This record gives sequence, structure tokens and C-alpha cells, in this order.
Amino acid sequence: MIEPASAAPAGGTSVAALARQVRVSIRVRRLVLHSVELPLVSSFRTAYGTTTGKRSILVRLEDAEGVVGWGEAAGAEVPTYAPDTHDSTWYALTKLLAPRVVGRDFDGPAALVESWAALQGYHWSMHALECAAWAVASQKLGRPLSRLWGGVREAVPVGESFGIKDTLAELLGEMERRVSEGYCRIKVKIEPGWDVDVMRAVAARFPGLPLSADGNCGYTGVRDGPWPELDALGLLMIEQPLAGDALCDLADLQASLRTPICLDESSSSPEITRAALRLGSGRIVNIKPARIGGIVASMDVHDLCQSLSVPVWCGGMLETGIGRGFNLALASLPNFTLPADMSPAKIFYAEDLVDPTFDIRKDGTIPVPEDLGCGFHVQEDRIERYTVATWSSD
Ligand code: OSB
Ligand code: MG
Repeated sequence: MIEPASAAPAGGTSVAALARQVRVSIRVRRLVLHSVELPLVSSFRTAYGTTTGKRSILVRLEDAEGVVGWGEAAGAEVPTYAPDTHDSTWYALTKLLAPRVVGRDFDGPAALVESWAALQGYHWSMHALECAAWAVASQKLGRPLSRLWGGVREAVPVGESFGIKDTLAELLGEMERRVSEGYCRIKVKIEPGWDVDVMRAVAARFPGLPLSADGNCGYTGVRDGPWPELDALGLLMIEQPLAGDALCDLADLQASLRTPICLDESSSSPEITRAALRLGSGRIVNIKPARIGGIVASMDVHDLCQSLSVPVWCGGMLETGIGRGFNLALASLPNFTLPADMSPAKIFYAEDLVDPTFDIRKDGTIPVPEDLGCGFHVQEDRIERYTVATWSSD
């Protein structure tokens, strides 16, 4: 496979290049961080363990003209999914990023990103701060993010990501409810012992519904999983069956399968994604902007994949409506051709941090927000209620 040196898609525009050209003055007057703790309505289990509550870091960026933008880092307590954690994100925002941006004048969101380009890691913090800058830009330019970014669809098809359950009956029961609400793709978290029998049962129960399995790096190698049996089920994809950095093993596994492997944990930056695709480690990419390190970096992955005819879709990290707003706008870009993990926040949380919150429509889609900023009305009083720690640049 020969790739063009630049990621500009053949015959298409590079959305990343357009985003880098967005010009609007952002003078960062003040940053405030909120560490919020939201109980989950029901626990979420993956190969990494069980989550019963969600901590998120919310970034509030106020510019010199008083325009306020919010961003969200929906990280994890422990570095299982990615090296970043809630605490490392807090550290990076307060000690590394705030000193680079507070009091400075930028000519657009891409210029903020440039200010930390020399730093490695800490992708969640970079993503959240970049999002806050985009929320300010959207308001100052009077344009919703989707339009600002070159979005091409007004609604995003949505699938649900089902955690590991105690029993198959419990899983199938929850699926019945969601499928009747309209979800147009089912993703099942798998791990050794909860895989091929479960997937067979789900495939038999919902014939014709696109179905995928997400291993969350839970298998150790090419011979460690029921790959031929899963391959025979005609799945839409198998997401991240092996470790994120196991690019060679993933390529060997992919070569033995008809089912596309989808890169999630492996796609940790545009360049790593390029290496993985060149090796043949997968044929689909799940774009989670926090994992990749921000919106513009995610657009680079989008453009790269488009140039290689690799479809992408938008993954989630159980964000509140704040983070989901950016994800919805991102998922409106041209190469996001597969259903997103974008279940409404009300599935996870008793109340969202935006109001009105979003919901799935009968046709299995969620409308792309038309409002400025993150796309939804951020409820600062609710944020205060769930806040367990704050930090302010002044
Ligand atoms: O692998 O997609 C994943 C949540 C936490 C960590 C990893 C993953 C997930 C999800 C959440 O599947 C899906 C969502 O946010 O709707
Ligand atoms: Mg995944």
C-alpha cells in the first residue's frame, strides 16, 4: 500500500487544514478546572474492570472579552485504557498547559495547540483545553462547531456499547430495550470466557443488525482468542482484540481474518495510526479525540484514513453532554461513515451537565448540535453540585 506523503485525501478536502486556518482572537484571561464525580446509573464493565462512578475534569476557559468555553477530559482513575489518568490530566492542565496559555493571545484554536506541540503525552488534558478554545471560537465566530469544521451530516447514526454482564439473559434484555429505541449497531465488550458464545447468541437474537465485539486489549496474542469462530459470525468489526502497541500481532491476526479489525487503543496519535495502517494492523479506526490528543489531531487521523479508504467512527469515554457535544460535531465529518458510540448521557447519569440534553431518535440517530460553543447549554449550577475539587489560574 502506497500512501501519499501528506494526509490530504485524494479528491477530498483536508478538514484538518481548514481547522488550522480558523482565525479568531482568543486571549486567555482565566482557566478554571472542575473535577466532577458523577455516579453511574448502572455499573459499566469491560476487560479493564468495573466502573461505578465517573470522574471527569471540566475546563472552563474565559477569554478577555468574557466569552466562556467548556471542554471535558473524561479520563480514567487508573491507566488501563491509556497512560493518562484523572490525576495526570489535572497535573498537565495546571502545571504544563495553563502556564503556556493563560494571559496569552492566540489567533485561533490551532495556535493554542501549537503552544504545547513540544510536549509528549497528556492527551486528555490537551484535548479538553483545545475543546474549550473551540467552544470560544464557535461563539465568537457565530458558527456551530460542525459547520466550522466542515461537517457534512445533520445527524449521527448511533450504536450502543454494552458492558460485560453477569448473565447472557441480562445482556440480551438490555439489548432488546436499546434496539427497540432505535440504536442501529450493537457493540459487545468481550473478554476471555465472555466472547464467542455471547456473540453467537447476540447474532442469533438480532439477525441483520450490525454487530461488533470490543476486546479492549484483553487477549494476549494471535492464538489466544476464538478468532476463527468470531470471524465466522460476519461481524462488522472486532475492536482492539490485542494490546495497543501489539501492531505486528494485530497485523498477523488481521491477515488471518475476513472481519476488519478496528483500532481503538492502538490509535494513540496520527503517526502511530499511519504506522498501524501501513502494517495492516486494522482496517477501521475508532476516533476518540482525547486519546489522539485533540480535535485537530483527530482530524489528521480522519484525513489520513480518508486518503486510505479506511472508514472511521467516533468512540466515547462515557462523556457528559459537554464532551459528547464535541464528539457529535466531529462525527459529522465526511469519513465518519460508521455508527458512533454516542449513547445519550442519561443512560449513564441521573442528570446530564447540559440542559436540554440530547436523545436518540427513532431512526437511531442523534442530531448534530446547532448551538454555539460545545453545542449544548452548560449548566454551571449542576457542575458546582458535582464538583469535588477546583483550580483556578488566578
Ligand atoms: O473501548 O470504547 C471503549 C469506555 C471506556 C473505555 C473504553 C471504551 C469505552 C466505551 C464507552 O466503550 C462507549 C461510550 O462512551 O458510549
Ligand atoms: Mg474500544
